[in-house]
Amino acid sequence: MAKAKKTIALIGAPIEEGSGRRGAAMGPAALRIAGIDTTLAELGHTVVDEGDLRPLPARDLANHPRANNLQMVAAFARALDASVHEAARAGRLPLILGGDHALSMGSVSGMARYAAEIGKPLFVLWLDAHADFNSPETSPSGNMHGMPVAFFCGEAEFAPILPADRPMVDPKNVFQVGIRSVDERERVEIAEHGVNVYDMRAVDETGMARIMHEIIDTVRHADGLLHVSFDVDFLDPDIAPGVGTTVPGGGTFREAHLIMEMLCDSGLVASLDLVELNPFLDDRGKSARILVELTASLFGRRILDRPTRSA
Ligand code: 5AB
Ligand code: MN
Ligand code: MN
Ligand code: MN
Repeated sequence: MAKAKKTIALIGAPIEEGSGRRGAAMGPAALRIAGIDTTLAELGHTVVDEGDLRPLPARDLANHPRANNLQMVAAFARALDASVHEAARAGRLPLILGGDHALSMGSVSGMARYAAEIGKPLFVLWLDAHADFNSPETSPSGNMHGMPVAFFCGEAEFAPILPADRPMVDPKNVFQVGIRSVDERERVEIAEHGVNVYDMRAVDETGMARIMHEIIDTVRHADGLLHVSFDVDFLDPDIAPGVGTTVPGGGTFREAHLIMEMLCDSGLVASLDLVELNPFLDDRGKSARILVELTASLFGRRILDRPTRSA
């Protein structure tokens, strides 16, 4: 089924301060070099490249011993909250070129504000090896790329990165797929808060097609907006080595490809993060290219046309 052509806003977020190492700040450049803009344009979409955000550190916040580089993480969260919200309101689909996963504090918050304004629930599909449900109190590393889900669900104490009265995401509207590395405290938190987790065992036992039907049906029946957050480490490190936190036993290209095609058919995706790409660790652009391929599938590239199947 041919899907409507969209106007897509590329928003570069060269943040690496949320992770424990350097390199993810080169992510937006690598995604552009791999042809993200021309690929989407060739599919018939209008692509508006907004360039890279370059916020100054948020000096109003005190440094926090258990939230590394809080000032820079907060700066990107604020900048993204504003630019993602503005793009969505203007009818442009925000596509965030990361950058480490701390940026999703801002992108998801911006979408949550937009969803609240138009009276729809926001759902989040979190494709990741990790649950990213730590807080400064629970994190074993202090790295804020492991904290965005707890942040936008409003389920943990954070410094005033964004206003405390901002719209939050209901943890029951968060679907995590591909999870295979969860910290002890995260294990308790995600269960307590009712996050929907399809870990790797669930993927193996149930199969990706059924999992995606379930998620898509839930969003459709709620008439919701869906934000997709794609962490490169969702994929197996053999096919996507360009990431700082590799975990073996990851998603295959075919599983990721199926996810993207089913999401495309659903027509429900309102915004997308591509995060954690570390070109310094990549193998001749391999991971950047895979991300562009998968994004193309999400936005309408297909092998053959087929009627959309319902669950
Ligand atoms: B990523 C860990 N749970 O909090 C932590 O790559 C890893 O955005 C976080 O998913 C990985 O430091 C963050 C051990
Ligand atoms: Mn992540
Ligand atoms: Mn991860
Ligand atoms: Mn809690």
